[in-house]
Amino acid sequence: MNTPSTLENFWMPFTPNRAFKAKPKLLASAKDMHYTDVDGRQILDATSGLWCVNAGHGRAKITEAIQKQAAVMDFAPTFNMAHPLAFEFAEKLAGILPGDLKRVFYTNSGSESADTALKIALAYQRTRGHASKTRLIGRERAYHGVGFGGISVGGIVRNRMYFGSLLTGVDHLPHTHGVTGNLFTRGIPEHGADLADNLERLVALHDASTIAAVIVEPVAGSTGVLVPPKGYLQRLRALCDKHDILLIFDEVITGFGRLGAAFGADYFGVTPDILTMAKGITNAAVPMGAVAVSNRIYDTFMQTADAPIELFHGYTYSGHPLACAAGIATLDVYAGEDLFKRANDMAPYWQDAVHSLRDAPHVIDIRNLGLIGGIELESRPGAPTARALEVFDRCFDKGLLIRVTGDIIALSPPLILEKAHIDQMVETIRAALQETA
Ligand code: PXG
Ligand code: PLP
Repeated sequence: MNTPSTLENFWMPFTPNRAFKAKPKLLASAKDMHYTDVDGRQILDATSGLWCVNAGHGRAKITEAIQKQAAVMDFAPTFNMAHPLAFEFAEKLAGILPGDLKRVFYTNSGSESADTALKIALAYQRTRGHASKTRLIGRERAYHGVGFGGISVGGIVRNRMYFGSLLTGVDHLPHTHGVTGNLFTRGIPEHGADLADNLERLVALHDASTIAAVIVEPVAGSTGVLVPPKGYLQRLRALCDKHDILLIFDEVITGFGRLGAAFGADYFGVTPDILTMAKGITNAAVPMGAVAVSNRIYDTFMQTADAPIELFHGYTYSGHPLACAAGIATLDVYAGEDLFKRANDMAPYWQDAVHSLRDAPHVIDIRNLGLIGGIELESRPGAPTARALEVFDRCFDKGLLIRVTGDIIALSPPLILEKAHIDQMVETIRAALQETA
């Protein structure tokens, strides 16, 4: 197969480059639930790529839509002109978005979506005459991508500490992990809704007149599957309403069926004012992200902006034709196969399977929701992450792709998976754990 002549020139993202280049893992093709590597080995995908290929790999409808669009029109600007697909896709998204989140701003990634959402929140407060509301509230152990806005409200120390002083005027809520009584919870944990009340403390400290928005992931994915305690998001919503603060849900992972509903907002019955998307929006076939805002926010800009351009923001590739074509085809696949419901139907089997690893070696906690699973391992003394990385390598050698973050295994399979795939995932992970010291 096609192996590159050198690995030296590509500086790989979020990767120990030196270790990878010593023992590379190279994927060559993908179809449905499987990758094939350059040696022709089949690898079952328990991570939907990186939480993004929700409908499974190589879906013909999506491929054909991209091919067709590439041949018709490669690119069209969306600054001062546009193309029909951008409007068609926005209308389709509005059709599945919750509440009155019906206005869609396009980006190219989750990171751009997070930064766009924060900028819209700030500009909205100023536009409606609350210019002192400039503070942004994030949360510990949050991931909102790698832009300066996203890392400022994010809560991962290594993603922040190398990059200077970040945005000013940012504060953080505590994360919701590790509350007594929540270990090995199936689904939504019982304890910890009161952690949302820390927003009251931040309001008492800074005053609501200085706070623009709170941003949270409905379920924190990248930092190890942190499921919000029962009632937590409802309480956060109520406090934001009470203090006239915008609530932003970062649904880059929880969107498009991951929890067995279109969005986390639907699953939890809590509607934010702004909602970010990426990943599953195009089944990852073309990079794309988007930010949905409430009609109220959009109308405020349209009615009271102080310049003809209502929002001074946008990307060259906002609403790229290939991405819009892929997105429309992706929503058709989700709807045509009822994949969000399928995920919901499979979730109980998934939950039982993931929790069956409770007695496997090194396992100290297991968490799940929808088609997400988190298996936390005890760290090796003095060598955090080493054990999980070995399990990752062993699984890969056994033909299973998992994701590890710290010493936590994070699983997020395509929504098309069958019970036999779930069984294979769990048995492979069990064997890898048994072989790992
Ligand atoms: N917000 C959230 C909630 C995310 O999970 C982003 C923003 C950034 O998206 P982009 O498209 O800029 O990467 C993400 C991305 C992992 C993993 O293994 C998670 C993400 C990306 C890469 C790896 O947990 N989430
Ligand atoms: N840098 C330069 C010099 C540019 O001209 C542009 C866009 O015109 C950008 C960055 C931003 O690129 P993008 O719109 O793809 O985010």
